[in-house]
Amino acid sequence: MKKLLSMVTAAALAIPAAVITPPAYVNADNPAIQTIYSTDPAPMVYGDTVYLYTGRDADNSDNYHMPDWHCYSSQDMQNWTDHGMILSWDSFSWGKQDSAWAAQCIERNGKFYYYVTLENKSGGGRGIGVAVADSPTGPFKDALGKPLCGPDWAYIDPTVFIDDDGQAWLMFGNPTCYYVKLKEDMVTLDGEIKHFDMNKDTFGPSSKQSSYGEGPWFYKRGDLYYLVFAAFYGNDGGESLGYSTAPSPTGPWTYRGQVMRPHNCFTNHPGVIDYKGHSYLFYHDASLPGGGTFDRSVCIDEFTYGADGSIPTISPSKTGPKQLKSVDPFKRVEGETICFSKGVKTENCSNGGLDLANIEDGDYVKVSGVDFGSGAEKFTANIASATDGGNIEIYLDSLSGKKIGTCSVPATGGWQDWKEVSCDVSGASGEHDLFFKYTGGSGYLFNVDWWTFGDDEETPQTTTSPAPSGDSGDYLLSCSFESGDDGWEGRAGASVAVSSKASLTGSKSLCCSDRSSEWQGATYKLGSSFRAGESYSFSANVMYDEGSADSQLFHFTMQYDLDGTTKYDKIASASPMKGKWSQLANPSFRIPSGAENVYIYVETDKGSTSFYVDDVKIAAAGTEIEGAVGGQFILG
Ligand code: FUB
Repeated sequence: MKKLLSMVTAAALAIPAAVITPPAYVNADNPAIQTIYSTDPAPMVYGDTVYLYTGRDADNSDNYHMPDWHCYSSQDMQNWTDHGMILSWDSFSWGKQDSAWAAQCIERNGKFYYYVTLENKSGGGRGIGVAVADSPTGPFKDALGKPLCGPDWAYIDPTVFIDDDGQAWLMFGNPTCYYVKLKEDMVTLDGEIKHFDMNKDTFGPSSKQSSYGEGPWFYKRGDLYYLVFAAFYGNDGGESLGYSTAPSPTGPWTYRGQVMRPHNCFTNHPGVIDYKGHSYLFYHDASLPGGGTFDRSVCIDEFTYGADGSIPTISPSKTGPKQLKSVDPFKRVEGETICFSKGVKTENCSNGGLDLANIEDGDYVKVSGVDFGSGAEKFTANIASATDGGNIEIYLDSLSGKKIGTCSVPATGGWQDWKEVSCDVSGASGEHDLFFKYTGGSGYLFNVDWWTFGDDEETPQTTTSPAPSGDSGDYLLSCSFESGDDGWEGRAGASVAVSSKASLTGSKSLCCSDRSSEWQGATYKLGSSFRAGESYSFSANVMYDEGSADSQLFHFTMQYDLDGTTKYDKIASASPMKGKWSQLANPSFRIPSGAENVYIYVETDKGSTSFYVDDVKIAAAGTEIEGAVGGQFILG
């Protein structure tokens, strides 16, 4: 039997956007994304980082016109780095134009599975599709060429979870919540699609079967399973959020209460995570200027569970969550790393990643919680301008706060013709919110790839072509792990932590643990100054001191995206003796032309032993970088 549009979806489509009036513009840190209208947040903690996956409402929409899905990442919960559009309705041969509704991504065995809602273009309703990638930021590809579930008008809003016993569960649906097991490959159903018993005791009171509407978010905390969902309780003008808990994934569910009251937008959609000891609710509202029921924006607020596992009723805040760690301005920061912005957009950058674009006179970007320590004296930015450029005015704490400098940006001949510009700054020390205000003539002024501060006249540390000078210290990258992880992360679920147990030089190194597969190692994303098509000298040092003394082959590998595929090339390999440091080095290794999203990482050819990494350095091609001796050395 042909299914009708569900009551909630029908109601959502019928409600005029004007019924709910968004609040006046405020300079706050919610909504978290300002460069697009973002929807249906799906956060994922992977390694040290929170990845935020969102849908997108087309500008000035009068309905749910949703062209694509986007990804952002943060390690501090205030500043989000934009990874751009990572998947679109037309990546699915069966998808109808602009029907890219809610989605969620999960990692399993080093691969990333993105479950999405799309309307089937040849009829029958919506369906759940699945796309797969080798990195959290894509590129994602339709894994099946057809819906995994559906088509069926009730099949929307997938949520996915892998239980402690390894069983993966997929749940979805409006206005009934369906569930099905997934096989280990994550793209095959394991059994029949069933649905929960929907009533007021299981999913809350309503004049309908239950208050459950759509947008389920399924997870486990301790021994308790949670389903947080978009809810209708009655004549309350829009969706609330509610939640139920259960002792098993299949129930029996007990309705526990309201998580958020209707706000300023007809729909809402939850995403819940724990990260670095804090709990966060992601949701969407209509609070960006020009926003409304069909131009929504993702927001984030922190909350605390009750001792009985209860979720409080959370009020949307203007400030968002507390920042977890400060930004180091002496490292390169991407232009598209933003706490709050006005007017600007992002676009693909020829140096890899994105850049900040569409900058006009009076636009600005706020970066929250920047720690200048004892002071900064120079500012450098990589910029491009096809017009006459303009100025970057730099303020502390607010747009009317202390002005610490103005950097003049010249014409460079093209929107992707990059040039470093520098200016002196004064009065920046300690921790501040940083405001970049862009000024100039009419039209678009310039683009920003990255920026950094220096602490003396010799800066910037962003020099892109150091002289090859052996161990003199002129490195493009030098990670000694003496004062932190230097931006390294666990790869594919492995953990990394600074360790004092072993070191090649200094007193610390990076320990990589929690490995169950050879490709789980320690990884670092190369910044945009490392140019595709150019060669560099690479060196890393490794040591293991546990497990069997059988020879272990270590690989220093480069991962990159090229022509829509993720590729892996060995830079160097070595077999150290147990307990002895060994160098993995290659004095001239070329980053392939066209490579994007370039990572370096250390892995082993087998086994799951923890290992240590120290003194990872990159210099100009031809530089001989000193390192440990030992092991059987194999160039990549
Ligand atoms: O964004 C389109 C739809 O609106 C989602 O799939 C629902 O959860 C609601 O947010």
